[in-house]
Amino acid sequence: RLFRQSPEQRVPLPAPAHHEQALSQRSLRTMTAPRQPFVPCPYSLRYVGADRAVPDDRTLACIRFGKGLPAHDDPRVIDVGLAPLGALGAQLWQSELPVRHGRDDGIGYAENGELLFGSLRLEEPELAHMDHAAFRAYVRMDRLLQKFGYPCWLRVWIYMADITHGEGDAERYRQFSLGRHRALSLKPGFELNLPAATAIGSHDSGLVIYFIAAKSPGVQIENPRQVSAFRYPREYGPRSPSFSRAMLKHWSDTTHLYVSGTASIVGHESRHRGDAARQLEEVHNNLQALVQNAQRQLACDPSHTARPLALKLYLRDPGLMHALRPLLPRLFGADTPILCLEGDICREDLLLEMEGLYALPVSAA
Ligand code: 3EB
Repeated sequence: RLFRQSPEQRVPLPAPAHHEQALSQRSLRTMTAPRQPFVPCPYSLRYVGADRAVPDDRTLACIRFGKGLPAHDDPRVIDVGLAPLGALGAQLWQSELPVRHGRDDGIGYAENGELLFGSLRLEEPELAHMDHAAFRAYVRMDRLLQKFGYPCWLRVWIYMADITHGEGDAERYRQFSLGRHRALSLKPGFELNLPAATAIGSHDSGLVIYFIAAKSPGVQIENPRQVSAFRYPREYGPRSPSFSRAMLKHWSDTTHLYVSGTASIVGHESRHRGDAARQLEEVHNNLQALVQNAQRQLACDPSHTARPLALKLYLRDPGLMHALRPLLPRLFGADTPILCLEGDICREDLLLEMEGLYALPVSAA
């Protein structure tokens, strides 16, 4: 066997949400609280053009991609300095429930009783010691999660300038991984419940992190085609990157899979150096294997396929976009919304990376 079976794949899983159980909970809730509508999922997500990136009272987060964006002071508006490669330039997370939002210890937050969305920005002076900056950021974020009653990380996005700047272990990305590991490893057993993550380089300055957290934990999913990132060998840095390949989360009547940034990596090695089309195909293979692994762990009927709700493509060289664009509908489905962004991958030999959110069919069997 090329890949070791990782122990988290042997961890017993919580029982999948049972349709009948969900139904009886629904009627119970309706009886005891007739005015409370049944909430199938606490949010919806969509990509929009930059002109429609405006929050309203049901917005959890409004993520704007690009440079030179107009100023704002809404804690739910998150600016990421990656140039969009197409008409879509922003992402809206809309809540089905009333939203409370504000700022706490410099962290913008919004929550609706089921999901907490948070974001923070660090400026360059603090990033001179990237490991310390990452450590402090994770400690602050975790304090916020505890304080607001959402102790369970689901998904983290990290965007930093000059991600591959620095030689060897001094590289910014490796120093970030070091500080992140130091913070997350304060909890015993942390590698059995790591959030899914993306870490991408921008061409502006500073560091933006945004994240979602819940009241009860998700289920960590690894990829049988890839060595778990938290087990990467020493050659990739002094501490391994603390993220899971995906996080599975049961909401009231749907199950979502938050898929981490996924590159053309098999085992732990980069594949198809210099060939963007083949890297995209390898990413597709990795995503398929990961989603299938999640379905297997849920005991899903394999004839019911997972549905991608939203994908992102990060591309190092925007000039490659025209060659890749025709491949996207073929590989990922003509109706799948895909936001394409210019961004640096944290390994120099990789040209692209994809992430996504999938809805999984949960069988009642
Ligand atoms: C990889 O598979 C590619 O450090 O949080 C992807 C997703 C990558 C998340 C992170 C890094 C991270 O190793 C790089």
